[in-house]
Amino acid sequence: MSQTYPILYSFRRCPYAMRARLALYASGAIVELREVVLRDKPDHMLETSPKGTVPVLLLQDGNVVDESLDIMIWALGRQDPEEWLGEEDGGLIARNDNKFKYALDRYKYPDRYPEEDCSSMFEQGVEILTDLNERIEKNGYLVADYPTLADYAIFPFIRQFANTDRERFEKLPLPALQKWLSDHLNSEMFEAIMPKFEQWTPDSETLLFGKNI
Ligand SMILES: N[C@@H](CCC(=O)N[C@@H](CS)C(=O)NCC(=O)O)C(=O)O
Repeated sequence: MSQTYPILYSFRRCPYAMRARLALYASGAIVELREVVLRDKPDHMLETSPKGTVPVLLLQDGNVVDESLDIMIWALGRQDPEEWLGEEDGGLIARNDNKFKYALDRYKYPDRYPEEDCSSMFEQGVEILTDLNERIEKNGYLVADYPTLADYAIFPFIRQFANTDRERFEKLPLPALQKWLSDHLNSEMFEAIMPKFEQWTPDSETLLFGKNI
């Protein structure tokens, strides 16, 4: 059977899947969205990408893109109307995906790391947030005076950090970052990529996702 649209295996609340949906949406691509429950991954997703993480994008030619950043770049490489690729991220995304994610996981779920001392993970995260705050104060956004790949690739992780303890986050002396986050969360685009999706099963009807549907 020929595949009309790329298939995106996604999980609504996953920050990696969010960044992929953001870029797909901004690019104007249309994909078939399949919402995954992580403890009940579809066989077809695991056949497509045995590493078992979301997001996974299966293209019509059979190629598989199963890293969120690669999905962003694939989408924006086809069409990038808002010029997200207009500025280099200067290593901010790699730092987010490594050092910040490390601190975030341990701050949010210390019980998952019983052998480790997670007591300073909030502070380690805040050190990076402080740097981001300075960049936003200076540029308007993380690397430019308009939002680029770095902003969209990173804010879903800052959202998770903030949501771990909202009050504690709001008390931080980082007003530029707090406004940047709340602007993203209140944006039309964020709303458009966050509707409640039902779990996909092989019997589900096709659900198309994209700006132009
Ligand atoms: N490096 C991957 C990481 C993706 C990832 O870790 N996604 C999480 C969900 S947020 C996942 O699928 N975890 C597998 C699981 O929990 O079973 C990417 O950028 O796409």
